[in-house]
Amino acid sequence: MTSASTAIAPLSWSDLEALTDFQIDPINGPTNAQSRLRLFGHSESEVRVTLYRDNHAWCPYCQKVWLWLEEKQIPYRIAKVTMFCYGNKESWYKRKVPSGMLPALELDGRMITESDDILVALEQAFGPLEWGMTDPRVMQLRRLERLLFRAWCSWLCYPTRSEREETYNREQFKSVVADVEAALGRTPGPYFLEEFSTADVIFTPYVERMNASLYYYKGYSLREENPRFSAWFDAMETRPTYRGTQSDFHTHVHDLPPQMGGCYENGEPQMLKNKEQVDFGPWFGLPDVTYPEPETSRAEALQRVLKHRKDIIRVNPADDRTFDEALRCALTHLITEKPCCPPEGSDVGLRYLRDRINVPRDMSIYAAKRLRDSLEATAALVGDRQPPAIPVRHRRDQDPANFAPR
Ligand SMILES: N[C@@H](CCC(=O)N[C@@H](CS)C(=O)NCC(=O)O)C(=O)O
Repeated sequence: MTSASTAIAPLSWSDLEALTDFQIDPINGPTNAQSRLRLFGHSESEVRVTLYRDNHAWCPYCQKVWLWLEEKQIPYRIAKVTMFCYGNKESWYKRKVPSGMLPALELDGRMITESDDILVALEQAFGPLEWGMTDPRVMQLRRLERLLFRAWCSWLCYPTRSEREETYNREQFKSVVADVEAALGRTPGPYFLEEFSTADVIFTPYVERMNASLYYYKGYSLREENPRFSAWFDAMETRPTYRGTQSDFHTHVHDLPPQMGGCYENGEPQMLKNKEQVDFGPWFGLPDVTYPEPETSRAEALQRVLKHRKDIIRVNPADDRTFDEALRCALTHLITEKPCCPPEGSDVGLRYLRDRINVPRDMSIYAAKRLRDSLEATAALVGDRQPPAIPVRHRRDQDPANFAPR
């Protein structure tokens, strides 16, 4: 508990606005989830591509195409669509793609679905990302990626009836991981082939989700327990393109269950420890990121909250006046690093928001860690109550309609 003499008063909204000048150029600047148009220095008339992707910047197949376009610096537009588990699918999209599936890509007016077909079509139009989708070595790695994916699903997404079954699933997964480690070891650098290529793009989305989910639901740290995977993740994190698409453990572990039809904990001591840290912090030090924190992380978090503050306050279960003040207290802590006492009873509302920061949809990974940390530290000044558990069958609590431009 903090003594009243060290706690400071919450800053006003206008004070807070004066404290951040965080800005990126969404069109020509670094990869980010908020852009609707990417030009990479080209003119808008050169745009031949529209990527239809999920609002939540979560869909793994969309991430694959997104990363490819960013790496190749192809000018493109982005149209965002709601995934079923978050809300209602837009009718304009169902007219274009009746199944509602994402991603889809419009290339010179032609609609293409299926992420692999999309990459093949993009390669035909703009050339491969080093090695193409049908290159024999890439084909072999694509098959390995699917084997890893299936072993991951078998371990994570089915309840086990015995310890033996759990051990069997774990060992099956680890044996495919050993094959992936061997594949990574076949070239001198950290990537799957001699240079960063399509093969790395193909592995990225699910390996990121495996790292998060196995840490949380199984107590297994893919990134830390496998030296070549570890070097691969570190190399990926040197790329601004990957950093812009990268999510954090908290986002992944709570977005996966409705998408995968369930994720099953094994209840082992390490798992319980990992789960506690992902849910309640500290979020710094988790193996979801290792590159150094940028100096702008606090300013970024503040800017992103200020942009959406009215909707954030409106959807919060706490009453608007109380939460307005509580949120200003957390943001005051974020910027000054000094405790700022929120109104009595605001702990649940602050933790509700802590649980709904989505990376990279809302902000980048370090900005999110800073914000979660300040929301938790501020909530802890007035109580230890937790909000209701995050739903596992759907995520309509995150319906993007609540944040639609008005
Ligand atoms: N095989 C497809 C799979 C695409 C897929 O499963 N997309 C999911 C999202 S990850 C989807 O659009 N589901 C419908 C929805 O959630 O609205 C591909 O590679 O593009």
